[in-house]
Amino acid sequence: MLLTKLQIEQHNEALLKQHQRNFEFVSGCIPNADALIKKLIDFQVAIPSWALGNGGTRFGRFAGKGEPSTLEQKLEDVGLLHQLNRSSGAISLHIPWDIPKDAGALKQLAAQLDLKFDAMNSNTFQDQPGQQLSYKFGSLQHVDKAVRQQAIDHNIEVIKYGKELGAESLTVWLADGSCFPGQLNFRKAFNNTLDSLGIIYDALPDNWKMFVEYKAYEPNFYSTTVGDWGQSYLFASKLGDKAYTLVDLGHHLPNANIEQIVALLLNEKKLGGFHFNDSKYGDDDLTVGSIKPYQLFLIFKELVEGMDARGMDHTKDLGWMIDASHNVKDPLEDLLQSVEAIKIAYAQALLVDPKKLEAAQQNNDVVLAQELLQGAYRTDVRPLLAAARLKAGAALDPIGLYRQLKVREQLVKERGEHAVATGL
Ligand code: LRH
Ligand code: MN
Ligand code: MN
Repeated sequence: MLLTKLQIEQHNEALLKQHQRNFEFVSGCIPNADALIKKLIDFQVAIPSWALGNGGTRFGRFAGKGEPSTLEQKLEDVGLLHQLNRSSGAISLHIPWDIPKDAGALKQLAAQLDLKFDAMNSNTFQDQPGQQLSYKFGSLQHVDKAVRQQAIDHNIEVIKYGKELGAESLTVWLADGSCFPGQLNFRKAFNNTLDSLGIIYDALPDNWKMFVEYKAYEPNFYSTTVGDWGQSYLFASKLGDKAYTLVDLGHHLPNANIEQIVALLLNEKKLGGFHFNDSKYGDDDLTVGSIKPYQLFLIFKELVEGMDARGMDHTKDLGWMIDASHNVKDPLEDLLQSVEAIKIAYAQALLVDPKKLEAAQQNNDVVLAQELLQGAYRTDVRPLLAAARLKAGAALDPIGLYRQLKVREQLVKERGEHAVATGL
């Protein structure tokens, strides 16, 4: 289901006066609102295909209604989100959940919806029906060379699909590790993984990046072979210039200082991209900004400062992806909230005056440094985001319009109550 231009215009018309009042108030308080709005319009966040259905836990999955059951329908859902906010112009696929049967037709559909294919994700953390060898004891780290080869071949196949679709990066997340002391030789597991990743790396086209995603624990509960940013950084450094670390916000031990990790990876030219989500306890995969919005702002403050210091392009030099999926919300509404939260944090980070902050740091003026950060964080930037949406042809209130048009009800009519998405 797609929206018409008229539906969006009528919705905006009705909200315009209120929006203008809100906008005048904020834009009067900040310098160069126009430049900031331009940056907001350009900033796009990729939607993971697996977040379009309700996610589950190991205790169960409560499917939503009218979920997209084909890859085409997944593209349509992201296309709809992009119409509503003009900020989600890309989709990230997971193989084998999203095997493209007709790449040409998919590319055409994506172009119609104004979508790009972001990072391709491989999956060696589940056994697939008919698969010859099991990943029960790992994939790229496995003690058996034949299992490693099967996992390598899968990753190379994922690159092939990505090439057909015009993607330019591969994200490798491994569940590899061990559940009990003594189960694994850490050095051998690391070296096997490095050798396997090296073969996959060699199959990457020149213009591609490899993102090595780390995660502290789960599904393994004693050791994980790519368990933290240090291990990911080691792999990425040894692999070469096309390999980078990917930071998933939910993949750290409690209280990790993620903004510091981000700053240092950026400094070392090894930060590749993000999986945005939020959590209170572990890899909860909750809506971005729903639990720790100040942390998200601090991360973006490091990103803006670090990227500007290195002359990087905010829109394309890092991979911006969401990785969230849970049981209780309409996934499309949830994704609209996540994109909004990311852009709020980005806008607030753009408000930090780098010169004033540097001077405060030089003078050890701790109070002023904190005031500068919190002044930016406490600014209500939502009217700036709305202004960017209005200018880009999106809806002033994306969730409001989604509900007003009863989009979910329409999707249920089109796809049926029990249409279930492939994925987590
Ligand atoms: C692992 C992870 C990884 C997977 C996705 C489905 O927890 O974050 O990125 O590919 O979930
Ligand atoms: Mn992830
Ligand atoms: Mn995760």
